Amino acid sequence: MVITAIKRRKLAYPLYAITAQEYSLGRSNIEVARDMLAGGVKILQYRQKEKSGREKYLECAEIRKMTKIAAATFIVNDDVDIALAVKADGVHLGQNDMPIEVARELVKEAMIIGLSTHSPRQALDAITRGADYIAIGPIFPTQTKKDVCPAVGLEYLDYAVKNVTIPCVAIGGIKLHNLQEVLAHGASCVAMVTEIVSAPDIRARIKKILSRCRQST
Ligand code: TZP
Ligand code: MG
Repeated sequence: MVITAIKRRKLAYPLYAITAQEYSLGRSNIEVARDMLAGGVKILQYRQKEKSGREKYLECAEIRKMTKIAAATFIVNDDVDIALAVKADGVHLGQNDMPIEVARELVKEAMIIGLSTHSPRQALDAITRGADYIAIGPIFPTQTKKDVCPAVGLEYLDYAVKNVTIPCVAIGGIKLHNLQEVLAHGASCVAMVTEIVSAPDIRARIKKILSRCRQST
């Protein structure tokens, strides 16, 4: 399957920001999303593990409105039904989530499907099975994700930069202090959770991250 130009455009940004209320210094996902967008984020993923389906739906519906106004791409983690209900731009799945072919049947062609991958074998499998982008990681150790596999290091990123032709997003333990290293290895998009949501001033943090990304191109 070929990724459309529209999907590529929706993923053509250097920063992919992800919510996580438990690390947001008491701020709600809505407040954090507002700050992310005000700081210039153009790809926003709603990721929230411990909330009811209703709470997640209501937050996603609100963030969908905000991302539309900001012309930002909105991706929902895990929940295909919520992604469909709020007309998100995409859904992000892990290796243990619903099979990508089943998700594709549900969301049809226009919606972006992203898949977490941890090895070259998983990358090739994701592409064959119709993923629109893949996450590459965790690059560095991270405590943010509970059931996370060991860090894969920069080697897998090197492989992806060289061999993968669909958009790739580097993720896991990426912070301002190691961002330069990830960019130097060729990452065109980096995803961050705690480096953004745990920042006292989210807008300022995003501006700093984006300016580092721009310096490296
Ligand atoms: N997938 C792989 S690592 C990770 C996810 C969702 C968590 C990344 O969080 P952080 O805080 O940017 O290390
Ligand atoms: Mg998942």
